[in-house]
Amino acid sequence: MIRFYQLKRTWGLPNLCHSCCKTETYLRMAELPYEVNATLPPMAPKGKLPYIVDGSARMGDSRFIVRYLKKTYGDHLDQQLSTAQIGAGRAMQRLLEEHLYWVTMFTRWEWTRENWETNKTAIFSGIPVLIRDVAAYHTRRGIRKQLWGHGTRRHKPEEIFELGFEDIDAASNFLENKPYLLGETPTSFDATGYGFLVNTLACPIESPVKDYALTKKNLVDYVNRMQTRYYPDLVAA
Ligand SMILES: N[C@@H](CCC(=O)N[C@@H](CS)C(=O)NCC(=O)O)C(=O)O
Repeated sequence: MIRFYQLKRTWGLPNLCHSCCKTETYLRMAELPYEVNATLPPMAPKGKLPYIVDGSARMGDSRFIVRYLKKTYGDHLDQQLSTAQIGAGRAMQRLLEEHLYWVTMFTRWEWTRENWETNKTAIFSGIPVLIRDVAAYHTRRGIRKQLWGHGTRRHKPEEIFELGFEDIDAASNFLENKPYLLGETPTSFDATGYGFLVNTLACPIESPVKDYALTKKNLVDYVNRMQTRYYPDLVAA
């Protein structure tokens, strides 16, 4: 049985960690049996969640995990895709994972005191009181450094949101009126689509980017479609 490590469930989402949500969604899409363990990033092999343990294999990073799972257990989700479709799916995956992600991280860790309090409570509430604030302070400092290194935090909030709007437009225009990112049937790219979009438009972190995403009916319907199909145990987004 695959042991899957991620942050604890909260906010009525599979996970507030985008990549954890993506990976659990992939496990469900691929119909692989797994058990969930809640943990924190310092326990992970690369210091970031998620990670898995499967027999003697222990690995972090959702991209390598999905690649390993496909290789080890087969890949019935992406078999029919053309190379052009895989290229387009990969480009959308990178946009969501490597750009929109940082916009949402800015809203959670930096932008507005209320958002930070909501984020802090969700992540650190299980930690003993004495070390909770210290852990939150140090983690926040680390994430703010990452946001600076990536470049996002060097912009004004309104500039960051403009870039986020462009990502949302791109995702909405890419999806058009298809049920899934690449057509009529779900593919592994939808694990990313759901994991990152649900964490933008259906989490209790308020921002102009969330508000903008909620005006895109096809994205809202998509997130609900994925959630209904793969998380019948959770309420609708
Ligand atoms: N590329 C990684 C990203 C994972 C990631 O950024 N995880 C975050 C939680 S959403 C984390 O563990 N951050 C802790 C840190 O940066 O210290 C993946 O796809 O798994």
